[in-house]
Amino acid sequence: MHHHTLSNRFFEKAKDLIPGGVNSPVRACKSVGCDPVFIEKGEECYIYDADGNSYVDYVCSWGPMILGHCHPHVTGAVSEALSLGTSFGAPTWREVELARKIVDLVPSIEKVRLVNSGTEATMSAIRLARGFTGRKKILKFDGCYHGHADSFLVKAGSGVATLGIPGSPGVPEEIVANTISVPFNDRDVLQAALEQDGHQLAAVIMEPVPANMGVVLPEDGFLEFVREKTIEHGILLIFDEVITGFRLAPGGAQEFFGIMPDLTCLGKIIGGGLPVGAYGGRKDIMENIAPSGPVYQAGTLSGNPLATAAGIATLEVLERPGFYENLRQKTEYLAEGMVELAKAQGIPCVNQRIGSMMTTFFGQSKPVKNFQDAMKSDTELYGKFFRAMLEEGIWLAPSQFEAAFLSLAHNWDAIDFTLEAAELAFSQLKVS
Ligand code: HOZ
Repeated sequence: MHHHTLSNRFFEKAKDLIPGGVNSPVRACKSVGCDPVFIEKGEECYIYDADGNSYVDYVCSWGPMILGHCHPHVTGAVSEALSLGTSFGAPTWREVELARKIVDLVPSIEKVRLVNSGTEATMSAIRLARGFTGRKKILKFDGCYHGHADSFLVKAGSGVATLGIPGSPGVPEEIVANTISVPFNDRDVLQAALEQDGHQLAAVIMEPVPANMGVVLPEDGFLEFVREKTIEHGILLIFDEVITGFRLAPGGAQEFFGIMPDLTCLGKIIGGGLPVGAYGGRKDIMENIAPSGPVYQAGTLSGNPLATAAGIATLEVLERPGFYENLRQKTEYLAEGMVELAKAQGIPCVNQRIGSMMTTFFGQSKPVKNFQDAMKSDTELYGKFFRAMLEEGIWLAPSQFEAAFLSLAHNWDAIDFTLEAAELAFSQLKVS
């Protein structure tokens, strides 16, 4: 039986000082019926909590740690940068190097601006789309999450879905009146929305593979349909690849599916575990950003020396031959193993995966193709599974509506250990 004495003590103190005791709502373990553990350190695919318990980590900091924790190439690059100074608010060569890598790797990006988080990337991309087109409205998809800026908190996924928050107080109605949200994978509803409001839409923003309502795959032809229709209506297509960027392929989902958006938002992996975001795309659009153009966006710490060092080092490793195939094989083995074990115990669930990300939706028997489907999952059962896995030393996302990520550091032993834990966890779900 794991003890969480110190974690519990820290959490009690944290609750006095920090809202909900956490600095991002998704870290609270409310929806899975326990309190968060406090992490002391990470090493390869393992994290260790304050009480000395170890876990195989499938959260990977919600995506960035695609090389695992403390990869020597990354820690070496950050240490080197650290000794030279942590921030100047003036240009540094690494920013150019990271920008060059992004432009080389991501098919549709010709120019890129670095920011500090995915939220900054999406809110800036929307401002740019509005400035460029002279239109106000945007369209998103139910259950997609694009960070916490006002315009996106409409039928949003991730923590908003986990906590069951329908819309957020503090977001003016006038702002969300400009956001239309439609179901993912539904061409008819999208077509009707575009026929009605297409001429007023600055952008359609989407996670090409939604991963914030759990992993949901685009049906054959859906991304192509969105691309075609946005061109037809003069609307910019923004891919939010904060999760899928460098995760599905070096060039993200746009490389994986061969679709060219106008703008792309990035984050997570490009920071290699430090705070970085980016947005980029067609040169003629990006040229509208200040100081080249009039659309204003800025940041004291943008392009920070430590963050760019970590980002560059991370991208260097994932460009190595066989990187993505290795991740895919490990994910396939884990996912198929889990499905088989669940089946053997009669636990109803559906596993959806692509590349090195996956979600097991509990209480489902058919593919989950949109937010409405995802919300029918048995979150109680997921909570039980989460707690049983935690007890066995496996760290999963504390929510049904998130993805599990594998990293380069997840070795076969760790994955087999995970399957043994899952077998035990499933057997407990059966008896309770
Ligand atoms: N996209 C992340 C969860 N799916 C966000 C993490 C956070 O909100 O802290």
